[in-house]
Amino acid sequence: MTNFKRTTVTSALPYANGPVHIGHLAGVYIPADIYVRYLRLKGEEVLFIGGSDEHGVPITIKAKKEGVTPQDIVDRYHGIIKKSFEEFGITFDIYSRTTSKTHHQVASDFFKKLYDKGEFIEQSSEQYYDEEAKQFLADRYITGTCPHCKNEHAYGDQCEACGTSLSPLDLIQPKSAISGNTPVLKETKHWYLPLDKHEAWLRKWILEEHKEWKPNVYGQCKSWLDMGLQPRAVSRDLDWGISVPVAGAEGKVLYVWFDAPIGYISNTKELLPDSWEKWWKDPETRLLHFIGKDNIVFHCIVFPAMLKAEGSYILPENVPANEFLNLEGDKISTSRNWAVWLHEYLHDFPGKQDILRYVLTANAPETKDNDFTWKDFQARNNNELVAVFGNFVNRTLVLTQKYFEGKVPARGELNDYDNQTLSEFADVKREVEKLLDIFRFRDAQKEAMNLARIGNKYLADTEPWKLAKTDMQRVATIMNISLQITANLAIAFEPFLPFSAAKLRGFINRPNFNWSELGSIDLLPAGHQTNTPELLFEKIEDDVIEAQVQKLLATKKANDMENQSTNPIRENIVFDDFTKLDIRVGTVLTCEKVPKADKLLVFKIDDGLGGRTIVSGIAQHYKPEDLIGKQVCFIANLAPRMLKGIASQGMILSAEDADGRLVVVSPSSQVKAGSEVK
Ligand code: B3M
Ligand code: ZN
Repeated sequence: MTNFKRTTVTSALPYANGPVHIGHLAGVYIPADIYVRYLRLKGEEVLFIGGSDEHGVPITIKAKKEGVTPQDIVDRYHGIIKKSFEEFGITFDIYSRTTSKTHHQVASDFFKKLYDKGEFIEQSSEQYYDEEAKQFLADRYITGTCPHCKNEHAYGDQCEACGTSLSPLDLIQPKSAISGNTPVLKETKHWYLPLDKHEAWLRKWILEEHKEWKPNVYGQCKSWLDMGLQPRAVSRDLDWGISVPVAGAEGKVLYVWFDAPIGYISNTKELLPDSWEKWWKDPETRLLHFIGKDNIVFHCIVFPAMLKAEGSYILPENVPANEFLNLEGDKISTSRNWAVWLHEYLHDFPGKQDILRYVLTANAPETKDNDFTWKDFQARNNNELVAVFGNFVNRTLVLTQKYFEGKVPARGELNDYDNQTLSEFADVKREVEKLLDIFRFRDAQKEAMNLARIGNKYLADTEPWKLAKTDMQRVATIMNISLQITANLAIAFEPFLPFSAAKLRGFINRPNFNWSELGSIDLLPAGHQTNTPELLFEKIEDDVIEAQVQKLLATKKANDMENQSTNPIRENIVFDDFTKLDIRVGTVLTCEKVPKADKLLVFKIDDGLGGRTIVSGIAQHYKPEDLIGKQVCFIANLAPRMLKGIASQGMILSAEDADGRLVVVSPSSQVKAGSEVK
């Protein structure tokens, strides 16, 4: 293994088309921040790069919907996201954005270099074009009927009703989302990165030389490589992004997944214009990408191929990607508002960043998808942070105030129990390090918590408050040991709970520590003055949790109502099934309420064949007189049924409107009574 001199840590650049939620924090930013804090505490040279991803089609769609520019959208969300990260103590060395001037230059130069080296292939293909809007349509800008489930609102890349991945050419009756017109196919030229040509070295580099990558990451790479790599387009026909810097590429921009990872490099350059290269080009630099599982292929295959093609860059040493965090059993979803948004959390729990950091690490989706629940959040706070960590620290510091005026007492001779306790945490440093070094943050935090458990048990077992009347020498020893454990907690928790660790350092009056001091029992010399403590953590009551649960239930209810109005499409039928239905248009001749039935109306319908009677359950939605003379559609060959003593000869068709009212289906202009609906 190479001995690295420094580490460049990147964390995925979130799309600036919405705020960030607990899934982002748990999957990417907290683990990255823990790791970076740990390296800094060890005195290592490390750089932590973040930023917003501000290009791509979803941003342009959101802008169109709101009638603002894409720049307005990214300005708004970049600000919100950056603030959330600051508030949660994510200590980026720089948090910039891909609309920056530096990034446009760096990404453009990167493309140009690959272009000049002949690393791309050029290929023309037919793509949908909107003649009215005069532009090619990104996959998301084309809607149409899904060939699999017949959902009429499928997108050019995916049908959200049945989940099938689509290509725009699969859609039946495609429509442009911009003008609503039917798009035409038109030839367009794009540049492709021939990943197939990179496959051999990628196989060797990942599958043989990086067997230590997390199994979820390694496994995903292996299945991509085993399927065989294809050339990937690195440009798009779009008016938002970085222009393709070659002649004849008017109206074309770099594909967002081409420019976004280069953003890591641009942001480094923006921060360190003169010394950025050593963080990206020196083989003694270790490059790490923290990401979520949906970004694995881009960071393990596509970006490395780009870096290799460029020729002067190092490749990532590891990509510790996480799986997904769910919320109360359901996938987190921005469009369904099924999320705990960071800015909302801070509004409801001001100053309680560390509780969320703690819970999200304790439940981190490191090896499989995991679930966040408010009950668990409460339990971990009350039973672990308050009852173990906070309780131990508070008792230690309060007793020190009480018996020794806050001064660290000298310890006397240690008994067996003292020695046993000390030996239990002697190797906490090694244990935590071992886990952090392989990105197992949950277990590392558990080890740190263990230290608090050891302390808590020590105090409970030795009961210094009882000995105070008889043996102050013994009390001094117990408090000295407890204070040393407290100081150790301030070090061990610094990467995980930075706000609480800082508070704790304030209580024990030590402005800073170095990681190498962890495990020592001489952190606070006898006579050292400590401060009067406050509570480190506070209990969270049931009603507070209940309010959060209710908030989610309200979201769920709203979503369910929306879903009800668009039921999933039923099973396919063949054409012959359809022709069995005889649907006709008729004119309402008379319409009256059915006595003693508050839902029913009885109709006389001119059906072009001498007339018929139909009973329909829409009395709550119409005044009978309003329907007279109207044309309606009805099923003419439904077997007659007796309703309240009246023989109903058919069924009138209606649909539900947004308020749940039934509206009769009527032809858009007058037709002959008895016309067939086909
Ligand atoms: N913006 C996708 C995402 O937020 C993308 C990551 C870019 S990292 C270079 O999941
Ligand atoms: Zn479908």
